[in-house]
Amino acid sequence: MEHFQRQIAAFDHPHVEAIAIIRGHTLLALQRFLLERNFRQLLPILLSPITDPLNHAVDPAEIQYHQHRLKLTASIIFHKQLALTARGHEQIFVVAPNIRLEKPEVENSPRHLLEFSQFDFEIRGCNMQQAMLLVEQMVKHTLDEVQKHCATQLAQLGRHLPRYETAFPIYTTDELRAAHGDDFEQFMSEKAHTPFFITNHRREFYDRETPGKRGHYNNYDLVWPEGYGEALSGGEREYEHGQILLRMQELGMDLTPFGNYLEAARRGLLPPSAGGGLGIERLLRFICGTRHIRDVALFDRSVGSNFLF
Ligand code: ASN
Repeated sequence: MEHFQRQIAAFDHPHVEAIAIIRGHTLLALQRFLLERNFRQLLPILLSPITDPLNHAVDPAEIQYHQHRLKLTASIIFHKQLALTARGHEQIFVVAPNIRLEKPEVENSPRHLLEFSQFDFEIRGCNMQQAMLLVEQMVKHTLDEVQKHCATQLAQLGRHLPRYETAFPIYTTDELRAAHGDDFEQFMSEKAHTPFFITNHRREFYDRETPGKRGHYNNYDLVWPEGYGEALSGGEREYEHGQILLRMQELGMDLTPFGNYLEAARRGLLPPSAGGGLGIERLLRFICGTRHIRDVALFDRSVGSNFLF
């Protein structure tokens, strides 16, 4: 009953409406930015034999449907790669729900959700630098649009949204780890006054290893300043069958569910591409200046959620 009362009170909070208005303008700005650049918009899918293996351990989210073992989408990465092979789909984006059943270790994290939405894009024949430039322009555009259309709501939330005139700085994981230790991302995020990129992360097999430079990767994260942490991750993709196999084997992955994906790669169907995905609730948390990510959504899906509704 106490949870019930708290939910009713939360729905009635004056900030709820301000955040909803900001949410609408944020999504409009992101989508318009890419539609005006000739991107095609996909609708999400939630069931597939494969999904993103992720770089961290989560509980499995799978269901049995007749003879099919299906995973719930953790990220739409593989369907982005495959969608690029469709006619007229050289540049795509999707607002996609992602299910990640996080371990209790992050129960108190103010920036993890069990289900969240990702603004995911992918571009055929694109390299990492071009993708990062697009991300920077898209983020600046979105913040400007929100500032323009939601000044009243931002003021109501007590949020002064900064305007970034200069280029977002680019660091590598190596230099930051050497200077600040393993927790470099949070350390830098707290110190920073503008969003910044960090390149070269050792993570999932699909992010492209730098050709000729084993153990280096053509991938990147965007990190919010003011301690808000990771905003987006992206990279160039592996697309060659042999290299994909090598990377999967290195990570000790079970290749069985990936049969059709590997067959697509073996036939040379996967194009070289780059892309990334922006966490929408994390973006809203940053824009609205809220303490906890659950505060930007109506229905609580934080790791410690009691799933009232
Ligand atoms: N969406 C990310 C990407 O495009 C992948 C992820 O969410 N893990 O690289």
